Amino acid sequence: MHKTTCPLDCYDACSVIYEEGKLKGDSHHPLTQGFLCPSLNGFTKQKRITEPSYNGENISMDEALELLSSHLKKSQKEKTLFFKGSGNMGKMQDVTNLFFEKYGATFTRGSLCDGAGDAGIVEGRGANLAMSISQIAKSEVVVVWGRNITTTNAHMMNAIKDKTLIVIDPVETKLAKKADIHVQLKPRSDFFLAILWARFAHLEEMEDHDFITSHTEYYEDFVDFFRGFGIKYLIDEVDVTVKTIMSSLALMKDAKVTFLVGVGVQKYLHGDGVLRAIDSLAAMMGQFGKEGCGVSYLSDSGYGFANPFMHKAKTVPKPTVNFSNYDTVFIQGANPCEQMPNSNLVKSGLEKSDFIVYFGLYENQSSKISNLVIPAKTFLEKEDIRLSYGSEFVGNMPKLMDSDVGISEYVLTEFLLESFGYEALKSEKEYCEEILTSNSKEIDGYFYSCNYDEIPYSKGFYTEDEKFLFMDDIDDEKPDEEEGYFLVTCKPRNSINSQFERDNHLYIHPSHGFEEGVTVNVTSQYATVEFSVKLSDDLRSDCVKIYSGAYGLNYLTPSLKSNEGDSAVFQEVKLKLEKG
Ligand SMILES: Nc1nc2c(c(=O)[nH]1)N[C@H]1C(S)=C(S)[C@@H](COP(=O)(O)OP(=O)(O)OC[C@H]3O[C@@H](n4cnc5c(=O)[nH]c(N)nc54)[C@H](O)[C@@H]3O)O[C@H]1N2
Ligand SMILES: Nc1nc2c(c(=O)[nH]1)N[C@H]1C(S)=C(S)[C@@H](COP(=O)(O)OP(=O)(O)OC[C@H]3O[C@@H](n4cnc5c(=O)[nH]c(N)nc54)[C@H](O)[C@@H]3O)O[C@H]1N2
Ligand code: SF4
Ligand SMILES: [Mo]
Repeated sequence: MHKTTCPLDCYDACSVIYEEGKLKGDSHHPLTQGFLCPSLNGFTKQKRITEPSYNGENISMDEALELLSSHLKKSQKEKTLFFKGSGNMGKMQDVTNLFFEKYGATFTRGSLCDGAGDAGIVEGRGANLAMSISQIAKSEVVVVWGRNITTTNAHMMNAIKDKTLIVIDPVETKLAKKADIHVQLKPRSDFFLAILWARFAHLEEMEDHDFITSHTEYYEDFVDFFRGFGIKYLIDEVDVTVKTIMSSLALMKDAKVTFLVGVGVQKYLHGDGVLRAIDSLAAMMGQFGKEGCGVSYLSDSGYGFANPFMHKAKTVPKPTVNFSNYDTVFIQGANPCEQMPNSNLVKSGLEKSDFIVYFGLYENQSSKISNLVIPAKTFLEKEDIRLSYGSEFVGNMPKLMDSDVGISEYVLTEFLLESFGYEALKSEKEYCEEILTSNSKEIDGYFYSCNYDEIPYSKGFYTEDEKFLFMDDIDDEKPDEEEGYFLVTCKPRNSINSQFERDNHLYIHPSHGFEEGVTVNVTSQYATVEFSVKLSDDLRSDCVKIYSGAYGLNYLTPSLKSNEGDSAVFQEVKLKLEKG
C-alpha cells in the first residue's frame, strides 16, 4: 500500500491510496474520508499518449528531445512563448520555469480561472487565505456563493452537513434543493446582491462596530458607496424579493457565518469587485478572524511556502495571449485550443507559429495542431508535492511506479539545461523537501499548511496597516446590454475541464419549446456552434448552461480579460439560439 495525493485541479486535493494498480480514497484522511470522484476513479484506465511524435509521425523520446533542443537553439527567444496550464497541480510541474526563464521565453500571467476574484480579495485583505475545514465545521450558517460544492468540492459536504444553508446560484443545484434559502439570482448580479445585503444589514444595525473600529478602514466610505444604489434598482438587477433578502439576513444575524465562494461569481470583467463586495459585506458584520467565520475562496495556496521555481520572465496576460506573435510555443499541462476563450482566435494565432510543442498526457485539439508532441509521465510515475487552494492540507506525491511511457517535467528540464550548458538542477527530493518544510507541519501522518495554525486574519490583515480596506468604488463598465441568453459555464461532474469524460450538451429551461435531443445553432458575436439540447427545470429561463470542456464551447466566449487580475471572463457574453 502506498499513499499519494490527487494531482487534479480541484479544491479537495484528496489523499489517495495506490494498491495493486488501483486508486482508492484514503479513509483515515480527515477530509478525503475514503472516497474519490469519478475523474480519479477512472484515471488509470484513461487512454494516454504513449509515443512522442513529430508532424504526425511517431519518433523516439531521444529524437523528440534533440528536435526540441535544436529548434530552441536556432529560434529567437523573444519569439518563444511558454504556456502552462493546470492539468497537474504538483509544485514540481513548475520546474520547467527554470529553463524557460534562463532561455528568455515569454511567460503568461493571470489565469483562466480564479484570477479576478483573487485580485479583489488581495485589494481588501492583502493576502488571499481560505478557511480551514475545522473552522468551517464550527460555523452555524454557510453561504455557498457561486460554488457547486457537490460536484467540484464534494469532500466539503461532510463539514457543512448540519448547517443552516444559503445557496446563491442562478441554477437550482443539488445543494440549492437542500438549502434553507436559495437565491436564484440573475447571472452577473452578485455585486448588486452583496450591496443589497449591505444596505439592509446597515438598516438592521447588524454591523460589528468593535471589529470595524479596530480592524478595518474606510467603513464610512463603504456606507456612502452602498447608499448610492437605490433598493428598487438593486432588487430588479438581482431579481430577488425583499422577503428573501430579509429572511437570509435574519439567519446570518448574530451567527457564525462561513461564505464559501466559487469561481461562478467572477467570470466577468468586474470579477474583482464582486469578491471585494462580498468581503466588505462579511467585514461589516465582523465575520473575519474569529472562530467559525470568514470568506473562503480559492486561496493563494503557495502563500508562506518556499517557491524555488519563481521567475522574473517577461509576461503577457494569459486569457488574451496573441499566439501569432510567437514563432515557437511550448504548451505544458494545458489545452488552450479548447479551454481558452475565443478558440477561433487561439487557433488562427497558433497556425501562424512555426513550431508548437505539446507536452501533456492526453490527445486533444491542442495536441492535434502541435508539431512536436511529448508525452508526460503521470503523477504516479514522478516525484512531486501539492498544496491545496481549498483547505489546509499539503500532500506528498512520491514516485510509486516506473513506466516506459513519457518523460517527467524534471527530466525534460534537466535535459534542456544540460544541452544549453546552463546550471544543473537540485534533486527532485531536495525541491519537494524545501517546499514541504518551509511552511507545513505533520500531525498524525498528514501535513498541514502553517497558514492555518491560527485563524487567518485573527492577528490582522496583510495590508500595510493590517486593516481590512472596504471598497468605495467599482469599475464596471458593462458592455452594451445585448439580447440573448446568459451563458452559465461551470464544471461537469465526470471530467476536470477537458480531461476525462466530457459533457457536450446545452442545457436549457423547457419553457423555450426546444425538444430534448434536438440540435441547436448557438451564436455569440464570435462564432456559431452546434449543440445537442438537454432540458432542465433547474435553470432560470434567461440562461443556458454548457459545461467546461464541452466541444466547441469556447468558440463562443470572449477574448477579454478582467479589469483586475488578468483573468478570463467566460460569461461576459450573450447567446442566441436557433433550431439546427
Ligand atoms: N468535477 C469537477 N470538479 C472540478 C473541476 C471540474 O472540471 N470538474 N474543475 C476544478 C476547477 S479548475 C475549478 S476552478 C473549480 C471551480 O469550481 P466552482 O467554484 O464550483 O465553479 P463552477 O463549477 O465553474 O461554478 C460554480 C457555480 O457558479 C454558478 N454560477 C454561474 N454564474 C453565476 C453567477 O453569475 N453568480 C453566481 N452566484 N453563481 C453563478 C454555476 O451555476 C455553478 O453552480 O472546480 C474544480 N473542481
Ligand atoms: N468555457 C469555459 N472555459 C473554461 C472554464 C469554464 O468553466 N468554462 N474553466 C476555466 C478554468 S477554471 C480552468 S482551471 C481552465 C483549465 O484549462 P487547462 O489548464 O487547459 O486544463 P485541462 O483542460 O484540464 O487540460 C490540462 C491538460 O494537462 C495535461 N496534463 C495532465 N497531467 C499532466 C502532467 O502531469 N504533466 C503534463 N505535462 N501535462 C499534464 C492533460 O493532457 C490535459 O490535456 O479552463 C478554463 N476554461
Ligand atoms: S479531482 Fe478532486 S474530488 Fe476527485 S479525487 Fe481529485 S481531489 Fe478528490
Ligand atoms: Mo480552475
